[in-house]
Amino acid sequence: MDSELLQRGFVPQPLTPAQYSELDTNGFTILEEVIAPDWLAELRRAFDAIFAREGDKAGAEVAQMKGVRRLADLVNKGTVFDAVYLQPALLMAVFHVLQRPFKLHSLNGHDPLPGSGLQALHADWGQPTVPGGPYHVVNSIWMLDDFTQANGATRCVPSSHHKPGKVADYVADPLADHPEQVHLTGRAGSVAAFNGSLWHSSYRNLSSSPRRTLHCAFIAREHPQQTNQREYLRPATAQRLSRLARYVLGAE
Ligand SMILES: O=C(O)CCC(=O)C(=O)O
Repeated sequence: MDSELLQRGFVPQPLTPAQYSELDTNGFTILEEVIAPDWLAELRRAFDAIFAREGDKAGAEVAQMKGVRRLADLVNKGTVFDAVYLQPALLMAVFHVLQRPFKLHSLNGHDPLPGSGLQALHADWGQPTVPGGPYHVVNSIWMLDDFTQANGATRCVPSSHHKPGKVADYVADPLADHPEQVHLTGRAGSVAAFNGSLWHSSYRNLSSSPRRTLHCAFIAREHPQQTNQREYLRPATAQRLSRLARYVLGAE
């Protein structure tokens, strides 16, 4: 583990050997019961309130998507998000994949509306030239609602983080179903952690219910962030951050 994290008070919470092995082999693992019921209710409330407040500007700091309620820069949009990017099991998963110091890449929200949400299969970072790394990004899907195939649970292609080259080298139509794809399903309160080189995408929500998620992504410390925290950090957020949080945000 990054000694600076430990020095700033991070308490390691190791995953099981099976979870580390899933990260290595399949490129993802599901962490269950990460979000306690009260926190989950607050996160859902905050998601909906921010979207209602921001309207057609919601998500604009990073990317908007037709048919999807997107949010961005959640670090600065409520204390309810403070524990998301410090979740100990998730940080263990991130270090396991990256094997070097990292920082938050961005903290965003994503809710495909009924009938919408299908994305092209993509990776958040290109493949390593040598299978096995080094890798550069780890992303996570915070399930604020039950994630089912019917409501558009994220799809991914297991082990695709080992394939050299780009998705387009293998896949003619990235919107089409892939024969090996699986869905990251789980009960609300679970978090799926995955290697950013894994092929994945949001999927069409065929239900009439929301499928709210937070994307909490981390990047190796030497790279620029998707949301530059030094630029975006609001004084109210800066004031309440612990030394550990400032380091994980890359805010100093
Ligand atoms: O929310 C999801 O299912 C994944 C979304 C995603 O991969 C993206 O927005 O790039």
